[in-house]
Amino acid sequence: MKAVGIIGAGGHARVVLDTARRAGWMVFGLFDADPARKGDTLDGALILGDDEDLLRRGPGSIRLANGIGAVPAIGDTGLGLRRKIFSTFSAAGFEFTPLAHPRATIALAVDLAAGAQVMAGAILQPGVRIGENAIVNTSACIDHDCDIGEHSHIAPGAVLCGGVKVGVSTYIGAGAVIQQGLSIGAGALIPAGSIVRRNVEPGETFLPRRGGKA
Ligand code: JB3
Repeated sequence: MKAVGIIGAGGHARVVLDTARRAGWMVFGLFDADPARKGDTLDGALILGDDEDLLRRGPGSIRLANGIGAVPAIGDTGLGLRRKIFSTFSAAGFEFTPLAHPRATIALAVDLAAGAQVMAGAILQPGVRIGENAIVNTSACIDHDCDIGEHSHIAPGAVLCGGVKVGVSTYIGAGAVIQQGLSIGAGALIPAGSIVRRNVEPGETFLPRRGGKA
């Protein structure tokens, strides 16, 4: 049976845990930085230790899933820790599995890179690429030919119309709508509920222009 270890034991890890189980993975255990949680369980899965404990075990036969998500603030996507975890463990020889909930709708011509995560209810249409370690969260819609950069987070219910390019480490907030053909630069932050009708610069926090027009 396929075995996966999950890094983190917070809110995102809980969703990753359920997604992994429903996708047929045996969850080997979780690894969290909080020493007080060692030996606890999360939805029946054991917290085995912290990152040092995992590094000491070595890659062996288990794959990993990144259970660290992101809490954004103005000017900060919050994705730095998620990216660092992916880089640290990849450099140590661990492999991150792509993970997709069986109730996600994923077209045949879709490319999920290592560690890409697609949650329940998400829809990915043909020609979509999801980069390494990126999250397509619950019920997000990624339409044809969109490209989602490495380490990015597409939050629940966001809608990306056709051909949208999203740079690396970019945060698209819950329920945001991105019109077709636009580019969202690396490290940009699109707040929840935004309606985006223009390209967004790298590192920019998107705010509608005066008069309410984006
Ligand atoms: O937006 C949605 C649907 N979900 C959010 C997700 C994308 O991001 C969710 O609501 C949260 O806002 C956030 O989830 P996350 O990253 O799981 O956050 P939190 O629930 O605060 O849990 C973080 C966990 O990571 C805590 O248990 C920390 O102890 C642990 N942690 C922090 N640093 C770490 C490290 N664990 C490990 N292994 N290594 C670390 O360096």
